[in-house]
Amino acid sequence: MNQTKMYAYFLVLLLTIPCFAQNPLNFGSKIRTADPSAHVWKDGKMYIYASHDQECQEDFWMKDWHVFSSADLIQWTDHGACLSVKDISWADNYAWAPDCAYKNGKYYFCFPAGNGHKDRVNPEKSTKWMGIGIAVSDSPTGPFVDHIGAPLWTKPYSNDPCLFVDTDNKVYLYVHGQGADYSVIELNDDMKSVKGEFTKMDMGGYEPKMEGPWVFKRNDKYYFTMPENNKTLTYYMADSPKGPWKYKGEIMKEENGNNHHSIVQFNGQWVLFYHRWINTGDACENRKKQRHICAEYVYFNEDGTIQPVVRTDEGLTKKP
Ligand code: FUB
Repeated sequence: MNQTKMYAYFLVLLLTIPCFAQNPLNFGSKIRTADPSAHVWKDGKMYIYASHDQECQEDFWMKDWHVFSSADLIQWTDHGACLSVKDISWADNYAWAPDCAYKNGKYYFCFPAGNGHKDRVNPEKSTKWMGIGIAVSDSPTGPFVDHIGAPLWTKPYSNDPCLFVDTDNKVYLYVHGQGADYSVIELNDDMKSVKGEFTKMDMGGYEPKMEGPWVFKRNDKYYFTMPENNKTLTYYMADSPKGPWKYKGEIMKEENGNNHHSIVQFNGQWVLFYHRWINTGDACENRKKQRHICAEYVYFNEDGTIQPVVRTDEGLTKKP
């Protein structure tokens, strides 16, 4: 190859790489996104309910949530903010990891939010509080309206809700909360109240510090997955949504900051959505890396266990 041809070759390569580099997902808007909870609804499209990091945010002060949808997992539409803390009477901050469920013709957006300040120097002076709310809409993209006008409960302090609707239409809520980790509570059919108290689940003797639970069902087996110590994605399996659970190991190793994820089936293929702290070159002075949502395919072994997933740049453009 002569020199001119070689330059031309590298130029074409340079111009085409961004088209194939799928991670982070291209939502068509420049916003920073985290905490993806993905669902495929009745129109067959994938919907991601995500947290929205403010530009150069510190201490996770976050004000609204966004919904993105896609028919092919490559081209995404940003439907904008589906709910904002300014529309919630009982919270003014901490629009953290949300989830969404479909039941009896309505979409229910489950969100953590709160108020107050976290004092990292003198923790005893912290006034920060967080609770879980439910908002409702006829559309998967919202806008959602606070269904209760209050949090589902005020104690325990909780965030990172995961709503799991079982095949019998029962709705289970898992949260990360003070004294409530590895617990589950059922929602009533009105989707605005809970049945009884939290049930602490049997995790088979393994209970590391948890965050962001995500529960799904595959071939009649239930999977409880989470970022262990808020970074390493690990999972448990059970025959019931309330356990007893058996620890099965790691899905994705930790990188450099918190991770948060969801696992969902799309056209027969399982997909992991997660966020990654990436230096996109336009990051802030105070924080070189910002959070961005990424995705990878997930593969199961014959016995239902999950094969470890590696972070890639290609993401979902690399066909399974
Ligand atoms: O995005 C704010 C918080 O960071 C989430 O609720 C946690 O899961 C972690 O990702």
